[in-house]
Order: sequence, then C-alpha cells, then structure tokens
Amino acid sequence: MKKGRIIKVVGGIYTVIDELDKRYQLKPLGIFRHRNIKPIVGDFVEFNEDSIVKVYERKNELYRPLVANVDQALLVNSAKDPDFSFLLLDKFLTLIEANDILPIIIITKIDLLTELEFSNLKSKLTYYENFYKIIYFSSITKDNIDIIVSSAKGKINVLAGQTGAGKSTILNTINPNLNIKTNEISKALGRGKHTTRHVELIEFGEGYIADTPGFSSLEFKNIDSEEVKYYFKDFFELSKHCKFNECTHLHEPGCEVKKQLELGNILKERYADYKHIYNEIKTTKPMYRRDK
Ligand SMILES: Nc1nc2c(ncn2[C@@H]2O[C@H](COP(=O)(O)OP(=O)(O)OP(=O)(O)O)[C@@H](O)[C@H]2O)c(=O)[nH]1
Ligand SMILES: [Mg+2]
Ligand SMILES: [Zn+2]
Repeated sequence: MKKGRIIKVVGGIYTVIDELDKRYQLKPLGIFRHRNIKPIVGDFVEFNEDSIVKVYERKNELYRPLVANVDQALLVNSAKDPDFSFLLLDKFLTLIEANDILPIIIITKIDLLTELEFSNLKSKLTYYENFYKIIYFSSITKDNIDIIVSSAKGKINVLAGQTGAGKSTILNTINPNLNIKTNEISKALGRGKHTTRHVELIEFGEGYIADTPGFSSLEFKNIDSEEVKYYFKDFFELSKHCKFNECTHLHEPGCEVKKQLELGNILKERYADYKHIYNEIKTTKPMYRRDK
C-alpha cells in the first residue's frame, strides 16, 4: 500500500503526492461515505492504484479553509480595499489559536495607504507584535516578500483571509509561473463570488502553502463563549492576576484585564473584539456551513 498526502480536491478527484513527489489522481473508497469520513486537503492517506483506502488521524482540521494537518496560518488582511478590520483579524486569530496553529499576520496593499494612514495602522498593530509576527506586504513594491517566503519554509501553511485580501497575489508574487487567477476587488464583491474556488496545497521550497477561497463572514464552530478567553493570548497571561479563576473579563470585580485596559496597556479595539466574539458565540447557535 502506498502512502501520501492529499494536495488538491476538485470535482471528487483527489490529487495525492507521495514521498517521491509522484502525483496520483484518485477517488475515495465508498466506505468513507458510510463512516462519514471525508478526506480533505492535507490528509495523510494510504492508497492503491485508483482509490484512497485509509485516512490517517489528523493533528488538526481547519474549516475555513478546509485543510487538515496545518502547521501555520498566514492571516492575510488588506490595509485597504477591503478596509482593514481589527474584528476580522481577532476573529481569525481566535479560530487559529483554537486549532493550535501558529498564526502569522500579513498586512497587504500597504501601497494604497498614505504615509500617515500607514503609520497610524502600524502603531496600533504594534500591540500585536508583542505576541505575533506581523509582515507588511505590497504586491506593487514586493516589500518583504522574502520574509514571507522564509517564514513559510518547511511547513504546511494556509493562506486565510477575506475575499479580495490578496492571498493568491502573494503566491503569484512568490512564483509568477503559478499564474493564479486574481480579481479586482470591486468585480469579485460585485459578483458575490470568490476568485479562488478550491483549496490546493502548492509546493513551495521544503513546504506547502494552501491557496484558499476567501469568504465574507466567519463562523465559530466548536468554540464555546467561555473558551474565547484562552485564545486571546494577552488576556490569558493577565488572567493569573484576576480575582476569580474563571474570570470572563467582562463584569467581574478585581479583573486584571479590565484594569490593564483602563491603564491603556491593552488596545481598546482588541478588548472590544473579545466582547464581540464572546457575545456572538453566546447569542447565536454556532452553525457550521461549508463554503461550497
Ligand atoms: N495595490 C495592490 N493591490 C493588490 C495587492 N495585493 C493584491 N492586490 C489586488 O487585490 C485584488 C484581489 O487579490 P486576490 O489575490 O485575487 O485576492 P484573494 O484573497 O486571493 O481573493 P479570493 O480568491 O476571492 O479569496 C487583485 O486585483 C489584486 O491585484 C497589493 O499589495 N497592492
Ligand atoms: Mg484567491
Ligand atoms: Zn479578568
């Protein structure tokens, strides 16, 4: 029996790559359907001439994008077109942290900002640099593309971010031969469609990067409102000093997070996003809906 990794799924055909970089076009065996297992991109599998016969246990599984066994997520946020959103960034970080995946924040389209706008955004984002790596990128000047490349090396990476943020453009900048289809944001949003339609792991030095379709909203599957506090790294550190062990940092007395917020040591957008995410999960029944 051969072993390999699924790198692409299109129209029910699975492309699997083995240790010698040989590619196979396969179908999953019918038994998976009965057992409610759906092989996905990133899965390690066993296969014969034409079928996948076994899916190995996953170390993790992301839903948006749908990829298994991810080491690192490149969170792509545009500085403009679409406008930068702290809430979206914090929602992504929550989902990534909940999956125990290392996030790297990439801010794209910095060429579209004035110098003043750029320095304002940068100074607010400095807060995040205490615990995350941030890379500022422009496809026009190709600023910092080498840092993106070296950060992704040797790992299974996913590009995650809203539609039009510039995920595919990053891959095209790394390797122009890829020639991945991109779209003007106005056109992409106008048609209400994603430019990238499927998830695919693209070989990349010693690792892989998954280009993925973006989306217009994020949902929290399998995350309880009471867990969110663990995924805000900065709050978790401070929570040791909260009066109550299970402090939600919302209305308890003796809360260290609220104290540091008042002292100006926590970015107020960050705290507002925590409250937003907490309430969103609390008030909506999280229902997961696949993109396609
Ligand atoms: N000015 C400027 N435009 C950019 C930059 N990066 C991407 N764009 C443009 O933004 C638009 C959207 O880029 P895509 O790479 O298609 O975005 P995407 O995240 O792959 O979008 P989906 O596949 O729909 O999820 C394209 O018109 C790109 O040319 C940048 O750094 N600067
Ligand atoms: Mg794309
Ligand atoms: Zn607290």
